Amino acid sequence: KVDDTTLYSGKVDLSTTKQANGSYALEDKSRGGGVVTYDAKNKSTASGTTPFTDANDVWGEAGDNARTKAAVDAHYGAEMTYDFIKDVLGRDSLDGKGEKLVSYVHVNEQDGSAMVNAYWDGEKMNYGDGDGKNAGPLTTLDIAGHEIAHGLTERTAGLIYDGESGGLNESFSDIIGSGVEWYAAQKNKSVQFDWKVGEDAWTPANGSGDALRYMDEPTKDGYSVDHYSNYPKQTEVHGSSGIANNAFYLVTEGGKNRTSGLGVDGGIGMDKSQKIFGRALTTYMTPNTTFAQAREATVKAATDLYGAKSVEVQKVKDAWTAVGVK
Ligand code: ASN
Ligand code: ZN
Repeated sequence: KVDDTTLYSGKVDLSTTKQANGSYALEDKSRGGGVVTYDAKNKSTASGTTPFTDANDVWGEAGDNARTKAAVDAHYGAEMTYDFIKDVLGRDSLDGKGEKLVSYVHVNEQDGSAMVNAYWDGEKMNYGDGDGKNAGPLTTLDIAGHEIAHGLTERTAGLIYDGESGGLNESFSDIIGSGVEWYAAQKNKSVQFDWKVGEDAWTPANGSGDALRYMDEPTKDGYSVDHYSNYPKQTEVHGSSGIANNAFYLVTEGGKNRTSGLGVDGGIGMDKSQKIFGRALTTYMTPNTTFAQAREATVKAATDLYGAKSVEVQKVKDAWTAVGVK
């Protein structure tokens, strides 16, 4: 039943488990090896398996424990990411064998302050509550998708988190995060897809619609680059991600890269672009893949899926050329 209230995605239908004492826990046994969400209890190292519970399985109601709110969004984000990976990328979770998705919310910094971040730690997701000023709880669909995608990358291409492979690692997390937001938006009218990353959680009070990153216009954050010619001046992974982020945007939507003025005349749409980039990540990319090799990997993936002479292959090439990757 669509009766669970999230912070960022309106009403949703969470899968939960009835416990021996009659209350319900955020443990979804219907997807692969499971999707579970736990409380890190404001520690910097998440551990323990005390589940969030709800007496009547209607989550996020007025009067419910306020600590469950961020947990509802993290649980929904992990469920939608599982479904996206399965339905769009054709893969059963991170390892392809139903790997359990474990999330912790209320993860704090080591000094005890609220964390304005979220991260994949090699085996699970960790979400901070935000400081309430720069960010709310970092549990939006695109952030959940981004962090879980770090797990997918680790289990597949294994892109090293530094240099060009690091920029690609970050970009593929933004790409899959955007895919999860897009996927959920087809099922849930309260979810709006856009090309911003983290907008729902970012500076909640200022109303400006700003975001952590902008895939359609990477330089809008004042930090990222959108063209390979500018890679040498921005090698940090969250800044160089703009190169492949913009290539992905261009192949999906069409349009022009702002630095080169080159672009793609009409995009191929999100379903195809996600399948191409997802297949490149999981079958062709390796720990040291460069931007040029990522181009080749996506061309190969598009060739497998749509044929060597397909318009999809041509547009993938055009998009990389537009961002300066030959
Ligand atoms: N939120 C950051 C990210 O996923 C944290 C990190 O792992 N570098 O990119
Ligand atoms: Zn990341």
